[in-house]
Amino acid sequence: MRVFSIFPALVLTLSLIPAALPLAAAAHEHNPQCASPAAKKAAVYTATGTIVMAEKTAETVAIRHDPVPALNWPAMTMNFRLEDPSLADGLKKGDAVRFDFLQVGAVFTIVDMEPLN
Ligand SMILES: [Cu+2]
Repeated sequence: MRVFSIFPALVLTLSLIPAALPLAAAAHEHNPQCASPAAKKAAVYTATGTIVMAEKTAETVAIRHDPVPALNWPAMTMNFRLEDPSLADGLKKGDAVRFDFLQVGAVFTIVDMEPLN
């Protein structure tokens, strides 16, 4: 009996999904800055660069990074948030690194970082 009572609601829900998808895609295409929170969380980029400043207690690290084509970024020096301050453990000014960072709005957070040899 339960199955029969929720069935119409399920059918209605499923039938609405295909209609909603093109709208979401169009909105994203029109203005990437207005992407849904889920889409922003999914944006993870990998880059290489050189540590400019890393302090043990800091939650940010300054990196002179190489170009990031996925973001249309030229090489530049900028600050990144550290998801975990321990990501900078053992790293010092002048070290070459490869790092993964995600973008949420205008905040760029490093989620993984390793020295480059
Ligand atoms: Cu930059």
